[in-house]
Amino acid sequence: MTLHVDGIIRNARLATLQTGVHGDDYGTLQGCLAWHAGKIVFVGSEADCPELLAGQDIDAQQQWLTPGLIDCHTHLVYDGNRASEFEQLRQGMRYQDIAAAGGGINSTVRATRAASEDTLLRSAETRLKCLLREGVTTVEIKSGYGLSLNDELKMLRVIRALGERGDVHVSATCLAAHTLPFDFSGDQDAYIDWITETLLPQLKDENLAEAVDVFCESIGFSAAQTHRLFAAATRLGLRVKGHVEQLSQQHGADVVAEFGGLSADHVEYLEPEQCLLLAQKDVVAVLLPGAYFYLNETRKPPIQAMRDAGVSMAVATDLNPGTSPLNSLLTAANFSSVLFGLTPAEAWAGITRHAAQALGLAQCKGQLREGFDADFLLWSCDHPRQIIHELNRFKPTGIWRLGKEQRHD
Ligand code: DI6
Ligand code: FE
Repeated sequence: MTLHVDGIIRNARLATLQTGVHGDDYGTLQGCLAWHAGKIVFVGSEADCPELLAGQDIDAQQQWLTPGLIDCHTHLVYDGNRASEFEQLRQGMRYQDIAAAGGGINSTVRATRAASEDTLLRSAETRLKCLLREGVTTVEIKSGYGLSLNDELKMLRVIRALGERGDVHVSATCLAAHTLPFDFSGDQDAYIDWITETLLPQLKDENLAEAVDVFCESIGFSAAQTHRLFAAATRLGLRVKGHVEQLSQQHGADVVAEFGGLSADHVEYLEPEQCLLLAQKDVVAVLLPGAYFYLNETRKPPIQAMRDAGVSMAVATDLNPGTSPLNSLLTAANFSSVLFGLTPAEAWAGITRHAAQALGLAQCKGQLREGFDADFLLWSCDHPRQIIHELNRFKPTGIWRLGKEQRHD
């Protein structure tokens, strides 16, 4: 019986990023991939492929086929820029001191509050297109530069509009607990109360976010405040994740694990016993080497301890105006290897399979697998490891999202 499908790509080398079913760390196989109605319907050898009648029948000519890339941690909606602080950092000022002097996040809060939804959308689109051209088909975008009801909702509506473009899947996260806003009475506990009692119920009513995030840090919020925030988010049916152990040990990772959170992000100061906690609760560690690089940090995440404990490691840009103005997920993947020591195969898992898990999308994205979303890329290279190795050289020769070919000029 002939199977009618929307498309098939034949004569390809596939890096499926499936685990345990094909010969190597990339889940490599020689063969073809077919898709229909936005889903992958066949992945395997030509010999095993059923007889198909395909709308699109593409000869890959031995190019590599990979899953679409997933950037699972960005702050790409904001206005203004922080290049002046970049100079201060280069002159030896610490990020913490700039923030304490009223700069840092609050500097971007002022600019973002002054910007219209349309201005925010247009500037965000310029940054998003840099990621799409590299083959990003799923992106997580956080609020966190509004820090008032109208401005946080404004940011989250812009994030929703970016998801309505149709060429990328957007996961929206509320990061109102980014810092204490400069105009909020100086009482951090009262601000957390406002988030839990006023903001979260409103954004839940408007279905504006799937997850809640926090900056759990000496210059951010405490583990106890994080616990109160996560308890309220969980009661509302929202998932949780956290910026934790970035600049110091605050035990934020312990709170993420306690609530069965999606991910613990940054984790430079994670301790071995916390690695075991994350592994036990299937919490993904999201590595953000762009911030480590820009802040000239010296403390690296405990990669080997996370390997030993079985923690899934994802890699993301942390694209934000202050600590990581990095508009390239492939550069973040290269940095995760060069600066943190991931193998190219681990970096590939970090921008596909593990990044999907960090967004609660492990059952539908991040692998070339039957039943998964038809998000895939064609690459003209000798091996996917080259794409991690050579900075700013490779772009996909073909990008499909939900089985529809994308053009990002
Ligand atoms: N950690 C970071 O590195 C960013 N946010 C956070 O919680 C910094 C964001 C900024 O400086 O604008
Ligand atoms: Fe971040």
